[in-house]
Amino acid sequence: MRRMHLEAVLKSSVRHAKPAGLTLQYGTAGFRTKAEHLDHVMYRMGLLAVLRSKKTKSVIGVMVTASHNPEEDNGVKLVDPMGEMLVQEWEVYATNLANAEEHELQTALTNIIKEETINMQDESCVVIGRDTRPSSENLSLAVIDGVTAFESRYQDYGLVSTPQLHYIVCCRNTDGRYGEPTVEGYYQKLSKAFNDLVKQSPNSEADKKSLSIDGANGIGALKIREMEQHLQPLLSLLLFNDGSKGKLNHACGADYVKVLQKAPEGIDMKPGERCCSFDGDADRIVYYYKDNEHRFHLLDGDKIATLISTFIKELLVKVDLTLNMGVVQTAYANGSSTRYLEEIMKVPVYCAKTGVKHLHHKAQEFDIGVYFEANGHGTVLFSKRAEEQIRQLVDTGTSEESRKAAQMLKNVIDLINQTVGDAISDMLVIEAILSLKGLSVEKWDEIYTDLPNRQLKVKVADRRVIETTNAERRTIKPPGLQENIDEIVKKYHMSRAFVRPSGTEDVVRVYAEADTQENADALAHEVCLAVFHRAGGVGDEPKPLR
Ligand code: 16G
Ligand code: ZN
Repeated sequence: MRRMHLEAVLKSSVRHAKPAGLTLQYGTAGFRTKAEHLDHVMYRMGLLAVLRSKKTKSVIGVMVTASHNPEEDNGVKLVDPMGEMLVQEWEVYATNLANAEEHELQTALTNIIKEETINMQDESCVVIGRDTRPSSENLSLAVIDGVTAFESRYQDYGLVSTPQLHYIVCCRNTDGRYGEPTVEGYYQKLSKAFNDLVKQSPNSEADKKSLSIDGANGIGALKIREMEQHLQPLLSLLLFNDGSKGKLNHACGADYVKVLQKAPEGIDMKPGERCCSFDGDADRIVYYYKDNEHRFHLLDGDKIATLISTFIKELLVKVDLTLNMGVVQTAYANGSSTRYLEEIMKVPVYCAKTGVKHLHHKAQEFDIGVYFEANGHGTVLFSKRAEEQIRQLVDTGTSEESRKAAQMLKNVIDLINQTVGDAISDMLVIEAILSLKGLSVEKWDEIYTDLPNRQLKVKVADRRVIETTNAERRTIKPPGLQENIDEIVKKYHMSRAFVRPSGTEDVVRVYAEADTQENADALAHEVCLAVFHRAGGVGDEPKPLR
């Protein structure tokens, strides 16, 4: 490292000093904790982004957000050149850098530079985005301080959704082939693809019911307001929890709706009307509705994956292309969805570990890889080969029908955010499919019936005592736990359960499904007890749900 650089870095670091002794881990999706503990992490992630940019000779993104966490939290994720999450090999650099005491900072940096043979004379550029949390602006300024301490170029995109920043990074590194690297460019690209798709719908006049959106009082609400005008008159939106009064993610948002399996506060639901919730940084979406008896029905990531993969598969038959398609889920996928996809749809299904990077990675193995977590994070990846073949068929398809189907696939490619799951983009894909197929939300829901399920958490002294295998579906440590779970599961019908240490919270998560809600609840509770006793539970023993 050049002396000049080093002096500037150390000098600025004083303004972002690390509280001695504090250690944090680069978790499933970056650092995440109380906002007041993050200033030094932000500064250092600014530094790391510059190093990553020099190393990859590409623009790197830094997003300040804690997604669905409470408003008081914050976090940071790095975005790699093609818009993917930071490669896993660099997560350890991130952790080391974040945890180096002030006097160790220089060594921590020099180590990365040596290890990766980074030429500090190389150009670099970092793009920065942030969510609507009160702490985000200052934290993003800390990132910028880090970036400028290394005398790097940067561009601050201000308030953007996480997927918008991923999109921008990808555009910047592909000479605009993916789109214009601006938020406006994002709206243009998506709305054009959406409008082109929906215009082909025989039903565009039929279902004029509007879509109600719960914006989780976050960035998604802001961005939907900006985008709305581009979508009229084909889609009319009613926005709730737009941030004007409620608190971010408080009793609303995709995570709340999915985990509690109930409607968010602050939304006006009429029977049969489509509703959806974004999470705090708009990279997740779930749908739901109330039936005539006012019963709540959730359409989660699994239902979304099924809808999208069915639609794509039908189009592939029409264009007569032999592209392989696979669906990637996690252990949380409802058993009914997996069965439906495999047995009825005849689509190969794979299970990956929780966390977008694991699903994304697996999905890249297919010509068309659909991945969704049950919690509503997901997208579709098209290989280069698939994209080329589809684009070609738009003109050269042998029949009117195949050219039309190719055109629709092309629109889907443009509409879906292939860099990462994106609530806005996914919402538009879903709305387009429902319109093209003339499907009501109830009919979509009827594709298969979810097995009743329950998610709970258990506090233990050290969640690292639990180790899992087989994409988190079984535990190998502590001894005896898995055998215990197996015995409990056997007592229930159509049952399945697994436990895993959370990657974002200091708890062990428990998932259970069974033939009835009562049984799913009882099974989840029994498994919680097993975890509590075998993995060092703290506090009171878990209580039954009812
Ligand atoms: C993060 C992940 C999400 C995952 C969740 C699991 C990304 C962008 N986000 O939010 O995919 O489902 O963590 O949380 O990767 P948990 O480990 O606390 O259950
Ligand atoms: Zn999120």
